[in-house]
Amino acid sequence: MRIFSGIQPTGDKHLGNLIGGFRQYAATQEQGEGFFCIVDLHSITVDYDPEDLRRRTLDLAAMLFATGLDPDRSTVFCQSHVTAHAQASWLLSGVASYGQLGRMTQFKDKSSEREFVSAGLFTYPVLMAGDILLYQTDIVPIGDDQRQHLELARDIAERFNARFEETLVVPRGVFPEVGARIMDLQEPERKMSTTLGTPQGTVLILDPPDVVRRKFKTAVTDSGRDVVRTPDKPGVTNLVEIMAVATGEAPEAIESRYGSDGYAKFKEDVGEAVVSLFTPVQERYRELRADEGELRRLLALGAEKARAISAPTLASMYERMGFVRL
Ligand code: AQP
Repeated sequence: MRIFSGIQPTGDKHLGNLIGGFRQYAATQEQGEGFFCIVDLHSITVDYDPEDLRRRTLDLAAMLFATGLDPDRSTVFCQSHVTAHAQASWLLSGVASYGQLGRMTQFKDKSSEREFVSAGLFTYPVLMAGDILLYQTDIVPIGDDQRQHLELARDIAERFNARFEETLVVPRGVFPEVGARIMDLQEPERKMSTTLGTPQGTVLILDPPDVVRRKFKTAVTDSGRDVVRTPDKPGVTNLVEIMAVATGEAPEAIESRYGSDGYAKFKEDVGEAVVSLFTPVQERYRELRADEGELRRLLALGAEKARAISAPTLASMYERMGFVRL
């Protein structure tokens, strides 16, 4: 089975990324042949600093290995090192629908209240579709926020296959059973995000333990004293899910343990559980990040493998779309 997922290097990585991204990558790599891509081409679609992109690309490589990806087993690489991604994106833009791209909620969210909106921000889901389809991917481990983009990738694959010839595998999304959409701790109606969330409500994987504890202590809860997941308690629901992921307990067990004891102790315990989840990751991250030469070596190996695996699909796409091949 082929597994593919991408993660962008810019922006601090947070608890939502750990649950919807990193942890799922490490778990799914056990099921087949995994390709995990640092989507650096995606990062240029919003305002960014070139030096920051370079540094954060290596930071993210270290984080991918620190959270459990095994370079002997999985292929970890940068999108810009495999030119097939940019090429596939252009080819697929011929079968992607302009109307469907305009309905992407992430585009609407990220383009609103911005003075400059890049064309890339609009077309980036086509790049993402190419990322996935180039590897004849069966499953894509992602968070709930990427559901709409994955649907678009599936539609593009189906349209390509119907318009030309059966060429591309139509992939399936895999979402965490609990915590598929981690919400901002201060504004639990919106997802935890470095660009769209609040700084105090976004728990960063590299936050020092005391900062993590403080963010949970000040998390917004709801009226009442019951630790229970209900639609009118988005703050408490989010915290129960976070604790369930951090401790491996069932959410129901957490609810019955805290009952109607109120939120102060509960919030403190969730913070402590997240500190325990982050501590070993932070330690491994620091060790790995210190050896930049090794990170570059692993990325070069990953790129080589990704080029070899994606090349035949790209060649078939050109061929079936009617390009003269020499
Ligand atoms: N809040 C979240 N809950 C669960 N999963 C999440 N993911 C992101 N936010 C949450 C998942 O993390 C993976 C990598 O995402 P990304 O960093 O490449 O981009 P993103 O989804 O756009 O994350 P952000 O933080 O929301 O980025 P910005 O700040 O640019 O808006 C994906 O699998 C995603 O589903």
